[in-house]
Amino acid sequence: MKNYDIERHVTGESQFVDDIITPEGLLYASVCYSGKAHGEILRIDLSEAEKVSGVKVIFTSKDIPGDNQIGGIVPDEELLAEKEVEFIGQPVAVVVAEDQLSAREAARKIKVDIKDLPVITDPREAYKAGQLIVPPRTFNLGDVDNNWNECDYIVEGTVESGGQEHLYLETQGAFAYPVEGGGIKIVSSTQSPTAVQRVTSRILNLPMHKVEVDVLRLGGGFGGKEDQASAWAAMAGLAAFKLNRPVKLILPRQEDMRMTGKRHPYSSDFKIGLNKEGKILCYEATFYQNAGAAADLSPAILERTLFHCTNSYYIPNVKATAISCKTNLPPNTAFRGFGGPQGMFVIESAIFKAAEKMGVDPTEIQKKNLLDEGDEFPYGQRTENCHARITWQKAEEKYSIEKIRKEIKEFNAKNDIYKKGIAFMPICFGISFTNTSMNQASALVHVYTDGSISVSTAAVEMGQGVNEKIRQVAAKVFSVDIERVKTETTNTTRIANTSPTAASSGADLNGKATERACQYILKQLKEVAAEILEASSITHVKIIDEVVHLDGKKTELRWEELIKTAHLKRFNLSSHAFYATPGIHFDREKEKGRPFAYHVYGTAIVEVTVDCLRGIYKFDSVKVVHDFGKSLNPLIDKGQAEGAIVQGLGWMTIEEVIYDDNGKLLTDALSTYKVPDIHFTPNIEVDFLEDSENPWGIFKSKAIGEPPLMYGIGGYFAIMNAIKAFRPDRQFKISAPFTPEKVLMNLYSKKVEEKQSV
Ligand code: MTE
Ligand code: LUZ
Ligand code: MOS
Repeated sequence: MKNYDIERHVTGESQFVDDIITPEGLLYASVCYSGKAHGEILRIDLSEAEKVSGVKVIFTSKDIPGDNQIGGIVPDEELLAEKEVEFIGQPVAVVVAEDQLSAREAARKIKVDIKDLPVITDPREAYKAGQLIVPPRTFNLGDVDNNWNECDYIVEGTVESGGQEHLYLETQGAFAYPVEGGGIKIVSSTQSPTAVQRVTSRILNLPMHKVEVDVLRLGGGFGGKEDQASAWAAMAGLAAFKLNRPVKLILPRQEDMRMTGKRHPYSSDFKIGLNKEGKILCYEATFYQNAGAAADLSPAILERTLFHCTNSYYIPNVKATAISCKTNLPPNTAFRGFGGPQGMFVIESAIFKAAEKMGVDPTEIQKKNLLDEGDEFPYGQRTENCHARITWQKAEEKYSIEKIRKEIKEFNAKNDIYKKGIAFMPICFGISFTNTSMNQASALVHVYTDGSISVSTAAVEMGQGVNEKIRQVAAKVFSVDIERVKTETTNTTRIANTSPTAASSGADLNGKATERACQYILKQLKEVAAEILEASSITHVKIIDEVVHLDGKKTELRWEELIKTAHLKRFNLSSHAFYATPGIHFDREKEKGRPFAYHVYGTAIVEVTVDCLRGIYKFDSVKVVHDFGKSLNPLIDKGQAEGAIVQGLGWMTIEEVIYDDNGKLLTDALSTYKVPDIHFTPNIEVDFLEDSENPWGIFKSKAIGEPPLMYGIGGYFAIMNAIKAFRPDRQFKISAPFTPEKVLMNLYSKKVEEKQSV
């Protein structure tokens, strides 16, 4: 099974928003944004900008016919700033011109006079100043406060983790054009066509049925287009609506980097308590999330941090508090893992520091505390078909861990400057949107009279191969050649009220809806076949490889003939079906429930070589045993695992988002923001856990999009272990990303890390 988009990408045939053949009279839009991180808008001077030739109109907040509000969870974000700006990069005006260069030139010539207000970029400072996005939340299990005295070892510390730029290859953008009757059609690079539709209808004060959104594919999203594609679409929509002309708005890379939010940086405190045997008895954590200037998806991301704060470990007494802090940075947003990685990094850090204190290898503590069947998570759900231990064991066996350890020991004994480090990283990731209501999807399937099949769903293709998986589902239910099946664009007129393609559940939710729609048509077809073959009931009839079988025997009746006859006999060859994940619920008062349909497990072994003279490093390998369930498409799934691992390693090591104290992004180009490339990429081996069938997934598979990203966390601790081999006398502060500069400073700076308290 290949991913049919691959050939089109390689030949350049694949279309993205900027490739669409545009109609005559196209105008181009460009955005003018705030150069200050916090202030009062005194005046917007358009005079110089309006003189640029080719400029048609410049829109500001007062030109918005509807509600100037784009907030998804909390209504706290204006499309165009009215009185106050709260981050550098906040849109203030939209220039529309006959050509792109004029639009961009004019946008730069707009003068926005801003009276400075205090700028806060640090989440703990924001917390102290009382700037919260939503009230803090706490998850509790057992009784932490009364069990510290049971612990033989108690370790406290702080952990920092940084932001991450999505760096989708296709930047944010949209193309909008007016349609008859005062409506708007928008082609958008979004993971959430319905979000774009909702926001645009609100901005334009139009009913949702007058805003049609169409998505062919994305040049990557990674969460960055779950919520943050809407603004640009609404701006293009606004211009198209007001001017009655087609309008295209594509962000140049640097503007995209400056204006859009990233993965949330977190600053966290932990306290962990263990007994002599290394069993974790108590864990307390407080997470300060740097939300940026508006809520965006921060409350949902904060929630997932709490859900994953104990990763794949069972800890009987847990108290975890998460605080979403409002700062003067671009609103941070969804990024593969959605707060989960930030939570998991802290427990892994706590274990690492506890191991240091106890003088044992962290893997001993990790292994001892892995989840078992029936164990309770801090949110009340219990494990079912728990694969935490088995993936760990298989990883140890398959990759001959004792041999690796021996080789590393020998290498480190022989080499003074180069040191190797290794770390295990187990993962446990919950599958379902934590907001239960979002776990729904629908599909619309047509079988045409020539036997070809068209499938529409809410799934958005962004490189993760969901379209191919949907095709597989339809081909499998009908038992026809996959070439007969085409997935259509994701369009709000065909599939309404969609959840974003996110939370790794695109294939599950839309696949299940597709399965149901196909099953309805299949039943129609079987009735037709039973009629033709004079069978007493449809139970005698089966389609196998495009041939109708009667009581297990081949007949002359083939797919195309069957479809033609079904049409002539006036059977329905179209179906719309709906799927909502059963059995999930969550009570936000009690903070308990069963939020996830199931969990994804796996274990990675990460190896690195650090040059302890220069601070640079190279990851040698990442060896994984991963629970894919019964993989629907091993090639796609393996690709997803590999991509996510590299992205996770990047987050932990070389990708560094830096804002200065004035809230200005310093890493706003690829010359200053380094991402993994092919030379960075280690040898990755991904082993599929055998005999795993997932009753909750599509055709017994498991979701794959996000979970493997968290294997990258192992990269951080592999480096830690390598530099500890070089400087066994030192303790190192935990602060990701572990850039080569930071490694070097850690190795040679005079300032020794404050001793961990006991
Ligand atoms: N893979 C590619 N190539 N491009 C992407 O943008 N996004 C990731 C993951 N894999 C992404 C990707 C994220 S954040 C999610 S949530 C899932 O894909 C979404 O798709 P799925 O639900 O179909 O797995
Ligand atoms: N988006 C969302 C997500 O709205 N809810 C989630 O739980 C989620 N999880 C992962 C990624 N995106
Ligand atoms: Mo992915 S962060 O759920 O878009």
